[in-house]
Amino acid sequence: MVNAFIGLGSNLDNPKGHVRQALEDLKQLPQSQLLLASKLYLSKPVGPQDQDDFVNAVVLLATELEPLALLDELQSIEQQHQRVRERHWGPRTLDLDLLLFADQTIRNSRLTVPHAELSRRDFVIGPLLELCPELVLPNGTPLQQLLQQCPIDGLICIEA
Ligand code: A4P
Ligand code: MG
Repeated sequence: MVNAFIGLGSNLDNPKGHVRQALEDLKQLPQSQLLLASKLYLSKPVGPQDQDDFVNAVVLLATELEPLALLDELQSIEQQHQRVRERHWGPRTLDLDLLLFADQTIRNSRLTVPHAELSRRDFVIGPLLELCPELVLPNGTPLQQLLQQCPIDGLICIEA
């Protein structure tokens, strides 16, 4: 079993409902156990601004799945939520990003881990800090240190 952090995001069609349902879906993942789930946060869209605010959260899983098998499972949950890929960084019913996988650095055609935007997104850093304040990234950077370059700005905790 290794630890993996997953980021959840939604800004379409009852976003809170999609995130809550996704938390239930993640509990059902094979060879995996959901260990921790953050609160739900409301965040301003990063990317195109002509879209609604996002609901974001992060979970910690213990899993025996390989990274690409886990990505397959996450994408299959996105599909169950009628995810349609239209615009890059555009509105979506559900986005599941593999943020961190153990202390691995992965770069292939389907997967970049740690997630490429992790250190620039307060809606990822905030919930990660809530779950694991002492977390250190694979490159040795303490998560806390990211706050210097990416302060938490306008992230609203909406639900426990
Ligand atoms: N992929 C590569 N690495 C990963 C990874 N670590 N986790 C590949 C998940 N997928 C990864 O993703 C495109 C491809 O990325 C996948 O097929 C996978 O093989 P996608 O979700 O289909 O496309 P996308 O979402 O349009 O692009 P991208 O780059 O994944 O966007 P993000 O980074 O997911 O950002 N603003 C707020 N406030 N909150 C948000 O949650 N989310 C986004 C989307 C933009 N703005 C946001 C939020
Ligand atoms: Mg994505």
